[in-house]
Amino acid sequence: MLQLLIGNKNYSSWSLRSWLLLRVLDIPFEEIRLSFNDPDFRLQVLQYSPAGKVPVLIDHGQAVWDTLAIAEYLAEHFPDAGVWPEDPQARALARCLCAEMHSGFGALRTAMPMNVEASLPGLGMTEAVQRDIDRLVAAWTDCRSRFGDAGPFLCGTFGAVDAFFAPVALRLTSHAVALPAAAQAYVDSLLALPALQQWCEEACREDDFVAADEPYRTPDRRLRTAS
Ligand SMILES: N[C@@H](CCC(=O)N[C@@H](CS)C(=O)NCC(=O)O)C(=O)O
Repeated sequence: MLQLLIGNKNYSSWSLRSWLLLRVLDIPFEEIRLSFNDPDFRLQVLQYSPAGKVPVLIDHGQAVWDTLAIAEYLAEHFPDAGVWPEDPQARALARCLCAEMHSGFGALRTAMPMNVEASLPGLGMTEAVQRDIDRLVAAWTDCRSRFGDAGPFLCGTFGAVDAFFAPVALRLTSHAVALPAAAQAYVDSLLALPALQQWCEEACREDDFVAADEPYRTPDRRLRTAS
């Protein structure tokens, strides 16, 4: 059976992408969850992947690391699972958006890190973050209007491109970012996925505060800026 090495569900947005893709596409796997707080975290990951980061997919001893490579590996090994859309134009756009998410949206990712259990309205909003959000809204609206007829996701049915944006949906929600109706509807479709709800429930149960991931909060969860 496939195995997937992941980090803390509360914080690990990259882990969520591969985990959600596997779960929603119904590809069986065993989850191996590590903690960023474990002093041996890096050593443990290095036993599987020379890159030392999660997620790592392990298929009979073969390690596949990095979310884009994992998506492509799954597409190759499970060609009927729906990792990419069947329509070539939709497929090209889905790949572009995954790549754009993978290498971009730096302001949003830095200022609004994923933190499932937190409620952080207003925290992190800057002009650069708003530009990233505007780009997200434009990309989602374009994709939904061109290819979204068959369902509530970017290219209709759920695929890798939606898994890549799922952590963004959680960031926008925990930071209470106001979105145009169409973008909010897409976020709501992601949040309604039972698999994403399961991830969030498990994230909330972790209770494993990682200081490096929460420079704005104290270990008792209070905002550092709060009086
Ligand atoms: N480009 C990588 C990013 C992976 C990544 O940065 N993972 C983080 C967790 S979300 C990690 O392992 N951080 C631990 C570290 O850097 O030591 C991917 O797409 O998988």
